[in-house]
Amino acid sequence: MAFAENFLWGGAIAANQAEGGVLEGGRGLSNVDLIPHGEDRLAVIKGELKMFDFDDLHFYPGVNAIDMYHHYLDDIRLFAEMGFKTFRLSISWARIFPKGDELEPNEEGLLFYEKLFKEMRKYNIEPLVTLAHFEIPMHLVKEYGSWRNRKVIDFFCRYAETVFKRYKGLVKYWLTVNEINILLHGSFMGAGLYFEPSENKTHVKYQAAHNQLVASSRATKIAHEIDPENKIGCMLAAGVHYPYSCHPQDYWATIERDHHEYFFTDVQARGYYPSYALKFFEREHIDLHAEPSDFDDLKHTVDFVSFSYYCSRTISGVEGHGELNPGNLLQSTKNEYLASSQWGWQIDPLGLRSTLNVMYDRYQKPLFIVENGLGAIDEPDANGYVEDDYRIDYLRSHIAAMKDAVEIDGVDLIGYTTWGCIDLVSAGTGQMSKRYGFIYVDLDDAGQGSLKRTPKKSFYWYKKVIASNGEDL
Ligand code: BGP
Repeated sequence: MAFAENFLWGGAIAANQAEGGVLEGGRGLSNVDLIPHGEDRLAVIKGELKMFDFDDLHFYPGVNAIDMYHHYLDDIRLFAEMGFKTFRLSISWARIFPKGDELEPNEEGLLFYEKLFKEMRKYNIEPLVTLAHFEIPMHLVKEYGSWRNRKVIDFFCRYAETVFKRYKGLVKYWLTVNEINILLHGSFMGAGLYFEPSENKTHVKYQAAHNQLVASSRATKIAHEIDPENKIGCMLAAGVHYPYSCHPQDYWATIERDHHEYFFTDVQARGYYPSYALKFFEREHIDLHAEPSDFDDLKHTVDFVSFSYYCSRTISGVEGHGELNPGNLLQSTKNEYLASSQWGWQIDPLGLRSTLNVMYDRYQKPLFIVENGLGAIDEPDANGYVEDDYRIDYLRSHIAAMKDAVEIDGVDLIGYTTWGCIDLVSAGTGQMSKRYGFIYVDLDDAGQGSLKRTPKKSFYWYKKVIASNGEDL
């Protein structure tokens, strides 16, 4: 058998894409509540366009997502029916500290997650909890400039300490910051950063990155002090980089790109800034606002390394090599050997095996795939049932590749959670029509629908995969 007896099979969601209840239970507003759909979305995600007036906030359709806030009992029951060993979700920071800088947490918010975790435990589902999945309280964005400000390190640590203490014994697996490298590509979504035209974006991004890295390592230290049983992971938007050709400059460009993306996990897993990053800071005149103690904090490394994998990326360092692949937030040229999803994400199961090998070679720490899946347009029949063989094919080939990485290559993989195990709002489009789930949710792009949940064909397939511990694909 390839996978260990206690392998953590399951699915993943994020509060801002599933939970809803944005104005309930004393929750404050988050950066992601304000990102529009449609044409301007990408510019806002990147932090290049500020579409909101802080004093005149308005929401876009779908802000209440699939309303898991009120449906969690039913949803967890369905996950249990599939046999989930784990369920990855995020805590909405603004539900615990509505403004972010208060001294006392919001009890109603704490209670909501307590009930949710207890419900999961009822079915022996291990919670895997992300502290910041594209969310920061809006007040911290407005008043402090978000993660560019060192004070946010303390606010984050207060929040982390509060939930570590409150959920001690209920939650053991934690992720500090979701897809931490998205800060470089989608700065407003990843870190609540938007830029004034006069600002040097690179300087702001790396200051925010430093602050996130320090906050993440301090949170790791706090979690271990509160409960030595706690396991803390970092989380990267991953995907192996291929050189567009064997031209040395194409290969060199992939190495540079590796440095760009792995920078974060290099620090979180090794405990110090890599030499290539220090040289980069020098060249770019990045003078980090840091305290000497920050570098001691960074030594508190993570227990495991987690990542999302949707596709590989092809990198070109020679002008004229490769046509840009549209639709990806993380830049890539088209790879002529690969088919694409309806959103142009290139499908590459062997790339997952390569990614697992690259990351295990690099860190020698247990790995956890916490996102993987196919975003597709589903066509339900009159009963809401979807025959999603395309999704089953995608997942089957990726699980087979991950099995090879474990069985043949010896990678230490502790779990696998598919993305959007229940249909939810897409991060990239802000809409429902890009679906990943095993469970169909009746809700459209305009935020209309009954919210009824219906298992898809893939629901029964994944149930069988889990029951056979990955043997029956
Ligand atoms: C990752 C995010 C998720 C999720 C996923 C799929 O970047 O961590 O939040 O949304 O990508 O992306 P999309 O929703 O754009 O298809």
